[in-house]
Amino acid sequence: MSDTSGPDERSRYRGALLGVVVGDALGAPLEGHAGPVPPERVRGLEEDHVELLYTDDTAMTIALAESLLERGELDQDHLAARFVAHFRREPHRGYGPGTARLLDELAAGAGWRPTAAAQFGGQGSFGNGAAMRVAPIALHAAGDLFRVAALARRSAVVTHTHPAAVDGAVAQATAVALALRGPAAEPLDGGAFLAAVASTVGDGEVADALGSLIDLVEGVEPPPPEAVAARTGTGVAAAESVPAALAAFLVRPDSFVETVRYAISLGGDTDTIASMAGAVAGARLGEQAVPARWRQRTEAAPLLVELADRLADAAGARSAEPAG
Ligand code: R7I
Ligand code: MG
Ligand code: MG
Repeated sequence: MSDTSGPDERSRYRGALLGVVVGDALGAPLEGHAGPVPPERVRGLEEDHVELLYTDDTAMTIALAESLLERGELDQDHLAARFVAHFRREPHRGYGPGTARLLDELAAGAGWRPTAAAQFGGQGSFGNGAAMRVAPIALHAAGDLFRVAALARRSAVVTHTHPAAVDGAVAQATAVALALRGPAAEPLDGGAFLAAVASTVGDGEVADALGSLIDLVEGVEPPPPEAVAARTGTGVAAAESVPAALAAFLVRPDSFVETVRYAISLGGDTDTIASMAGAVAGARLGEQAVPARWRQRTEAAPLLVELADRLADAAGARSAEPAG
């Protein structure tokens, strides 16, 4: 008899947050690479022996997970304070310039709401900073996609108010939540997955970019990274890097290693694309899919596992409560 359910829930929770940190840390040395990365450069990163250090993507993910666990819900004021605490302790984790400026202002006493809205001349940041950190929302509310989307939106606007940044966060959170509950032993329908993710975001750049990927991910052969990169772009804009990350997952949905390799090979914002793709792949395939060698070399991997376990315990405890 074959088991069609795939990895258990706790393993998927761990896989999601291990995916965040491993993708971030493995992709970080190539962040900003102009154009697709040759396979030998990606292999070089994998075969090195140095410790892999995480960046702002993981630091902000840790802050969000801690806030959800401490408050038992999404408390935007508390979340802003956790972001500031991490930033003040370690300002050199590679934060985006707008986010660094914003966190400096919050540290000096400004309120997050007007400060985030005033970013970039009053249109708010369209960077991927809200999407890259959002995985814990999916773990917190996985069973309820509507709630995942609503909480992702609220978590985003603490720093990023541009509609594309918010949509990027909603799309990434929804993708992780869908991957957490999908049966990993069954083939993934990439087109249906993209359509489900796109249906949670408003009309706009992110929905358009997701829609533009359908023929690529439904093809018989995986498209070359150049084709995906040309279609989505690979920059720090959420509307580029979130669809790029989902493409990396959907091109190789049954291998965590191949998803992360593919994500890095796209070039551009490699830490963030690999981190977001890794989170989705880890959520689908579980912690067993993350190579021990990568995990052992990655800074703070045990902390991400601990946070995943605590989020799993909290979600399990909530779902066991009597209704009403
Ligand atoms: O979004 P954010 O936190 O950056 C995250 C990225 C990831 O790649 C991390 O790994 C880290 O390296 O940084 O930071 P922001 O500064 O809000 O946005 C990133 C960049 O996008 C900005 O510095 C700008 O270059 C650009 N950008 C904008 N440019 C013009 N107008 C974002 N929003 C705007 C805008 O509205
Ligand atoms: Mg980073
Ligand atoms: Mg980055």
